[in-house]
Amino acid sequence: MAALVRTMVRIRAFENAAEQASRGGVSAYGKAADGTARVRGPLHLSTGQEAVPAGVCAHLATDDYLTSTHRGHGHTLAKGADLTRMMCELFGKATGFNGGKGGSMHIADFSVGMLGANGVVAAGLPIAVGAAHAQKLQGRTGITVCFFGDGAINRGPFLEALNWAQVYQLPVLFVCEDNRWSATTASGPMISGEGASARAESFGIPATKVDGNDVIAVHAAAERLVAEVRGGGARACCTPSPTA
Ligand SMILES: Cc1ncc(C[n+]2csc(CCOP(=O)(O)OP(=O)(O)O)c2C)c(N)n1
Repeated sequence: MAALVRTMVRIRAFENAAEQASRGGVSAYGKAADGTARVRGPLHLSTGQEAVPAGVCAHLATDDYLTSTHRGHGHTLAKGADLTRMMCELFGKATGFNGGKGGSMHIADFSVGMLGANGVVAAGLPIAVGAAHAQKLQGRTGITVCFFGDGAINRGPFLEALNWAQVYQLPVLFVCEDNRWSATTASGPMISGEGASARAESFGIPATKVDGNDVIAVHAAAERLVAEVRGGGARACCTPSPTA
């Protein structure tokens, strides 16, 4: 439990500091008019969603892969990426993960299996499936975890990725962080049917729903799901946050 709380606090502290540093607006050039440093480019925080990456990533090893979203700081830190290099990336510094060229939405740290945040909604899904296919073909022990938002499930790559993962029985865990919003648009009126879990099940992928605000419940569900994925075959997990 202490380790989960530590991860959540670490994520919140990082994002609070990044938000503080971007006060007055993010800057295209990394500096405000008065010359002070600024976060460079867009900054999407995951405040309130820390329980999901903390609970899921607690079960992952370095050789497991992870793909993320435009809201990827929590996933990246929970996977073990270096906090200082992440902050350097936000400030556009050469010492950042991408030499300061990528910024918040393109942070990647291959050394811990973090294959990248992604500014394109649903783009992480096919990348995760490709990574999981490589793991299977090469007979590696690692699995891939794919985080995405509920807004991603109306995009084509979501359907293509789940289909491919099930057809080839790939070691991938799809985790839908359902905060009930697609950024600024309420997701509910835009989603037909029963949502992420039902769509996964329609492909034959077993799906689990767990309260995304309850880190202990997420941790317990993920422990089982990760073990099942290691045993072979895809799984899906939807983490609705009732109070989002
Ligand atoms: C392909 C694509 N279309 C539109 C956008 C603009 N956009 C940015 S965030 C977002 C909503 C994402 O919703 P969700 O995945 O649920 O994540 P949330 O922001 O709610 O955490 C959209 C449509 C985009 N980045 N990529």
